[in-house]
Amino acid sequence: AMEGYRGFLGLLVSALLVGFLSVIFTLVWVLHYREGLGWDGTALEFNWHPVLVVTGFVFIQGIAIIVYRLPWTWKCSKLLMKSIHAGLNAVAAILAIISLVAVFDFHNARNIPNMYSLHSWVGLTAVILYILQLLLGFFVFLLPWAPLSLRALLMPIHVYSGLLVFGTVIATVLMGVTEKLIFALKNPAYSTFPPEGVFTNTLGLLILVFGALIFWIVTRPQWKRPKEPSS
Ligand code: ASC
Repeated sequence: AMEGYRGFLGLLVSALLVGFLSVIFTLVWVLHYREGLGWDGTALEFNWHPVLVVTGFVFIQGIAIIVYRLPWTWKCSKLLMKSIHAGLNAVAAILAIISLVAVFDFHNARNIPNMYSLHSWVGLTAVILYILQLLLGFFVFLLPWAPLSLRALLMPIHVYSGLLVFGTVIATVLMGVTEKLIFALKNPAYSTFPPEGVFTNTLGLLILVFGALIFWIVTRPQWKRPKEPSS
């Protein structure tokens, strides 16, 4: 049991480090390589999009997925842990929505068309599914009214949908990063390995590794929270 715990802690610390580094890399990208941050209809406003997505939709969502796995919380009430899981996911949803407002606002201010790219189709789908998942979780699993039979029926779907959306978000981020680098890196071009291209490719890899670590942690049966009788 002690060894399993060590293995868990090692992977948890790795995931937290890689996730935190992803957020830092995103900030360095927009503040150092790009124009910085602002809310004025220019590229500064667009730049909130990657910052809020990586912070909320990737990092915070990733943590929300594994909160039930933290062994020192197994003595906490299930309701408290559900509230933390729901609360983190709600924060992530709000940041994701603000990140979309930043893009649409920037596009409209600059007469750039909306919703033509695969990144935008898959990304908007992920945000809509995430909000539906949040509402489903809130009404079925957090509020006390739903019968156990309905919870048992929907739990596998909730787990599957949550991981599907998390994976889809990461795929969407990789498409968005690629798209932005191809748009933005003209002189010198992306194809000539400029520092911003190499740095931001590295950010994409960090996000992929973060997703891989979260996916591993959450799919180890031995690290699941012990189930209370009839819950
Ligand atoms: C819940 C909860 C669980 C599941 C279970 C259905 O609300 O806390 O562990 O649903 O009751 O499988």
